[in-house]
Amino acid sequence: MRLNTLQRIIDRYQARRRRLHTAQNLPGAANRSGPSGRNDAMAGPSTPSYTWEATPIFRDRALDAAFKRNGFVVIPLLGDESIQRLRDGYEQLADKPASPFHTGLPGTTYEFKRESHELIVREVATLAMERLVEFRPLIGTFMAKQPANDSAMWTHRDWSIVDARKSLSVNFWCPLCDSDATNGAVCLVPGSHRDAPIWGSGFPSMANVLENIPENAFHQPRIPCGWALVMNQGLVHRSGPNQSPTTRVATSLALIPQKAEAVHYAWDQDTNRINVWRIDTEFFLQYAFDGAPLPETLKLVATIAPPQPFGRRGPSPRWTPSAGARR
Ligand SMILES: O=C(O)CCC(=O)C(=O)O
Repeated sequence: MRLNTLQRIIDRYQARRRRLHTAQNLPGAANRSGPSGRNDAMAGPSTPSYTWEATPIFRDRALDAAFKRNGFVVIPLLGDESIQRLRDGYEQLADKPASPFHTGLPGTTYEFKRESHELIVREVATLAMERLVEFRPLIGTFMAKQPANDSAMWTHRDWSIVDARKSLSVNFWCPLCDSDATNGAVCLVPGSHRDAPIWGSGFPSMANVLENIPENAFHQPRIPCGWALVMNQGLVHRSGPNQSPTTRVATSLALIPQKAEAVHYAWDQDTNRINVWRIDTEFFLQYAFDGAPLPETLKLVATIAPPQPFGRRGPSPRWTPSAGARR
């Protein structure tokens, strides 16, 4: 009886929220047509409905509110011993990619990815999960940037790894040295997670969507050694070249809600459909990326229509600042 009453209150609260959002055209509206045109273009089965806004992500309420508003927070995380173990562990890994910047996934061996993942889960996952409400780690990688002019990472959003209509994923990005613009720290567009469409392999390049973001929309946090930049994976971000004399190594750990299913979205050009595959950590370890065939063991969960305009069928929509963006 009490549970029924509680459920009725929750239902009424959620219905009120939906009405409010519809009236104000804020993210959360059932059938929103956003101010950017990007949301209109992405409307359809893949449009996020932001139901996660009502669900706590961080245990700390102030962090939770800041994370939902801006799409990121910067928090202290790792102790000195942990930082040292991660640095030593990275140094000892065989087959490190030689490119000026690597994310630890494409162009690496299964063993490199597995050992990186296990070490990062050991050192980072428990601390990350303590800050969050019922999340679990999916994949950990080292991201290393050598001193080089061509070590920048282009402006992008991370691939969707959960169904964005119901859920969200977070990335704990922890530099193992003090990190800022001089050594290629992550730079981001606050609030841009609200416009995030689904994204995955074989999708048209994001570059033409994101190229017109004005420079002053980017925010460059300074992240002390061992602190974490925690990002909603839909947030627009990039990192500049490492202009310092030493290699910048960071750990990256993607986490998803305990109850969420991990998925990979892949555009099939022949059918012009998006295949939704069920994945787990093994997917990231086995998959070669860069257009390689997907592992044969994946199970197909659904096939959905791509949003329009998309790929061959027309130009990509232009980006404009989200109403939610705030510094
Ligand atoms: O480590 C970097 O410089 C870039 C990180 C990044 O783009 C990511 O985690 O998606």
